[in-house]
Parts: sequence; structure tokens; C-alpha cells
Amino acid sequence: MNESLERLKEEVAGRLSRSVSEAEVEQLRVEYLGRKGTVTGLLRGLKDVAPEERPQRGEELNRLRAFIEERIAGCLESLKAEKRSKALTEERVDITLPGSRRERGRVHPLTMVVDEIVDVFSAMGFEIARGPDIEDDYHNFEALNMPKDHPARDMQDTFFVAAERLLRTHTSPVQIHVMESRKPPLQIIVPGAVYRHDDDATHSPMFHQVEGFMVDRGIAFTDLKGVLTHVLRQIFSADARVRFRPSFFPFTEPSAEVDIGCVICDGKGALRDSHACRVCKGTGWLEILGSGMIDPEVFRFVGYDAEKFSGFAFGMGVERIAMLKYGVEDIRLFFQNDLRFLRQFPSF
Ligand code: 2NM
Repeated sequence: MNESLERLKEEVAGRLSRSVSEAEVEQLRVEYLGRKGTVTGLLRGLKDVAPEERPQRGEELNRLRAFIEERIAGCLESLKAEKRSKALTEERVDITLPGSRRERGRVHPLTMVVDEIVDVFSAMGFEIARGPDIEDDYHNFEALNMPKDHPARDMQDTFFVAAERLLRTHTSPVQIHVMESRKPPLQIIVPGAVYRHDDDATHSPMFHQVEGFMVDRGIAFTDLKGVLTHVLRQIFSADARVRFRPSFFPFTEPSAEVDIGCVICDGKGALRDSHACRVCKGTGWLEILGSGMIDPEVFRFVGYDAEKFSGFAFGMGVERIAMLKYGVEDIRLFFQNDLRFLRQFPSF
């Protein structure tokens, strides 16, 4: 091979062997083999070479080009291999390291209580109904026998969002919606959030109720007593004492408040040291729910014939039951989401 081509060959080989990146190699390829490259230029110059020398010169240049191409390919190959092995050592994952454990979540104590109440009613054939948190005045008050000037409206401190729209103060408006759209027989429970302007250790502006009702021909107060006694014995204990006291609600007549024997002092009203039980305040009884026979006036609002149908309804506060069941003294603990509190209610 011609001496200057030989030198060119050495030069390329040397520069390629010192290349440390694919970009550098590509730059060299352009410099020698690109459109304006050295070797390309020499090949183009072939036409000016004397005809008798042209075949040999051509062959030498082609060999040189092939040599450079081969070296470039080899160079890229080893750069790639180097990169791969570097990645393999640097990015190695130790699969024997212990995994990072995620703490298991749990069911909120209020959800546990709602689920338990719902299960007891479901087993007796009650359906679950739900409705919107924002209601109109008609379904929350009017149709429940509480006209605008009714003193019972004072019992509920209502959050209004507009003139006739409010955050429901009980889940009873859902019962009205159900009765408006369906005919008896009906046995329904309605769990859900309700809202009242009230905030202290035993009242939260948002809390939960489970209300329900049963309507058919011939439903009597004895059905109310039987169903609610069974439910309370399922939720608290099979031998819980249950007591019905006369009460008043605008939407039921007659109405009754239902108590169970105090779960703390076992209905004695006093503790072993003879101090009055703080939970039942010495009475031996705990008020658990309100109930009554649905007022014929409510039936008139939903278009039921009160001569044909009768029914009972009831409502209970979920937080109150959870506080009694678990001995929680401040309702706000349920809503602060402090894990030290929530962790104390293992749900599985
Ligand atoms: C209670 C107490 C007594 C009740 C009444 C109705 C309806 F819509 F059927 F008339 N629903 N819930 C009711 C009755 C609720 O909660 C303390």
C-alpha cells in the first residue's frame, strides 16, 4: 500500500483506539467516510489518476475504507459492551435485601359499627337505601310533619346552603323519597352522614345515623318492639335488657325511646366502689334509639292510604353507639384520624 495511505490507516486506527464515546467514534466516521470525508475525497480523486494506476489505487482505497468501517464497528461494539457491564455492576439490585413493609390498613371503628348494624337488619330482610347529603326543606322537614313554624324545627340546628336547600339533619328524607317512589310492603334501612350545628365532646357537626322503617298492612307497635329488641340483643348482648319509654317525634305517634341496661355498670347504676356510674349517670339505663309508629300525616304527604297501611320507624346515632361499645369519651376522636387512636380497633 502506498505510504501516505499506510500513514492514514495508522492515524485512523490510533485515533479510534483512543476514542471513549460513541459520539467521538461517529465524529471520526464523518471525518473520514462522510460526504466531505478524507477517504471519500480520495475516492473522488480517482478520476484524475493515470488510467494504468487507477485499478490498483482503487483497490487500495476500497481496502482502506473497508478497514476503517470494520474498525468503527468493532470500536462501537466494545464501547457498548463496556457500557453494559458498567451498568450491570453499578445498577445491581440485591434481591436478598428485606422488602419495605407497608402497614396494613384497617376499617374505621364507625364503619365497623355501621356494618354490624346493617348486617343485623339485612339478615331480617331489610333493604339498604341511600340519598343525597343535600336535601330540600320539603323532604327534610315539611313531609315529616314539621311545617315552617313548627317548634320541633328548633330541635335541629340546620346548615342551609340556599333558601330551600340544606344539609340533611337526619336520614329520614331518604325514607320520604323511597315512599314517594314505591309502594308497601317495604322494610328499609338508611345509613348515612347527617349534619347539625352542634360541636362538643358528645356532638359533632357531622355524624352518622342508621334510620329505618317497615310499612305494610297490619304493622303494629308489637312489631316495632320485637324487631328493635332483637336488633339490640344482636348488637350488644343476647341477654341485654331492653326498655321502651314514651317519647315524642313529630313524624311518629306514638313514639318511644329505647334503652338498654348500662353496659358499663351492668344496669346497677353504681360501680363496685359504690360511686355512681358515669356513663349512665347512675340510672342503670342507656338511651340507644328513637322510634315510633309512622304518623298518618307522613303517609298523607307521600300518598299512602293510612287506613290501609301502617308502619314503624326508628333512628340511632352511630357515634353514640360506638362510644358506648368501645368506651370512647370524646366524639371528636373519631374524626381526627390519629393513628394512635384508630390502631386500637383491630378489624381483622
Ligand atoms: C327517629 C325516631 C323515630 C323516622 C321516621 C321516619 C319516617 F320517614 F318514616 F317517617 N324515618 N325515621 C324516625 C322515627 C327516626 O330517629 C331518632
